[in-house]
Amino acid sequence: MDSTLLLLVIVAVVVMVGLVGVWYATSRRRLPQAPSEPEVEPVDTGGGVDVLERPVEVAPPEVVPEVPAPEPAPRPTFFERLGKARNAFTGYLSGLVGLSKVGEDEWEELEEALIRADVGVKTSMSLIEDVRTIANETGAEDGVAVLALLKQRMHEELKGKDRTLRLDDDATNVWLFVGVNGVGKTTTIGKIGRRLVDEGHRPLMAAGDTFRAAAAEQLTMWAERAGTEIVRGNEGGDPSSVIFDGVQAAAARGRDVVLADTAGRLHNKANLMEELAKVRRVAAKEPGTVTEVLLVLDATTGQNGLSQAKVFTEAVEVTGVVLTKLDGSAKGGVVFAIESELGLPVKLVGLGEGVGDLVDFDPDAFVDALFE
Ligand SMILES: Nc1nc2c(ncn2[C@@H]2O[C@H](COP(=O)(O)OP(=O)(O)O)[C@@H](O)[C@H]2O)c(=O)[nH]1
Ligand SMILES: [Mg+2]
Repeated sequence: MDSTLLLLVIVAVVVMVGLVGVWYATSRRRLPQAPSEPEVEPVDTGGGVDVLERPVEVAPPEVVPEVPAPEPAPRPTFFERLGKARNAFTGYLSGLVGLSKVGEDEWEELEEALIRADVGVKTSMSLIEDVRTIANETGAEDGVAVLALLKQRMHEELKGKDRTLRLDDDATNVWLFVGVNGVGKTTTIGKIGRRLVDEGHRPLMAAGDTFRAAAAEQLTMWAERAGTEIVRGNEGGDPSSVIFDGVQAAAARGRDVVLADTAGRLHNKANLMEELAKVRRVAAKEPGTVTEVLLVLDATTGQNGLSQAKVFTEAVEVTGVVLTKLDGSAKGGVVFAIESELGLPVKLVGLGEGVGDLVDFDPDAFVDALFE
């Protein structure tokens, strides 16, 4: 009995050892195959850059009156979207309306109101000084007359700037978008891409922010909404080479403008300047013509954004400003500080997160919206 049991135990042990041995041998054999091909989608073109084909033009429906052609994205007005800036600005000004004579204290408070609205100290002082001079000369004394003079002076301050976006005929235009992280560069490229398509242009996007894979993903989503092509590189790749490949692809495919995204996060100022200068140089290589370098600024950061802006203007020759998030900002006055202190025209304004929420900066509509 005992010996039978012993025999059974021995047999069981032998069988188990055998099974373990077989399992070990087969798993060893599989090991060398483990580091097979990486599960990364292959990218084409010499520079390791992936060109995604997107339909650029949607053919209009053929004489089917019931189905209207796709409308261009609707645009908001300054008045609709500047509620916050207007409240901040007119909060104090409305107190002036009932005054029969604007005295020393009121002039000072008026200046402070402009500074609070982020017009900037220097610009606020010079605006108020001018308005006081005109008020003295014309004998304007009461609150309503002084406010009318201030409004007129603010209109004048923004007049006469060239705010056109340059697009040369028969050229592969490159528009570079620069600015710190989170200001709205990628979103702006998406919106302007759609607008250019609406206007009959053939833009192509270049995902030059290669720091994060998510940045290229985000731009790809915007390219789909805008109906444009996009050229993107590998994460951590050289931004200049992505933009270079974008220009080559645009020229080869008859696109008239490359909308080039860039990274806003760089380790230090020297690094940023070097990187941007290189991007600018490479973008201008045959057949590319850099026709706009747009500095994107976030209106909610007000004066703080200005010091950042100066770093960018030192690194590249900026041709204009895109002021984003004016819809959510009480600091609309920063437009004046940008134009007078940076000496740059505000060309485009972001009035929301939707694809249609980017408009040309209309200085008259802007000033009117602040006062209404
Ligand atoms: N309200 C509002 N939000 C905006 C506007 N422009 C951009 N944003 C938002 O700002 C955030 C950062 O934008 P993004 O384009 O990623 O900034 P980037 O890092 O400079 O590329 C996103 O959540 C955008 O939706 C604008 O004009 N108005
Ligand atoms: Mg971005």
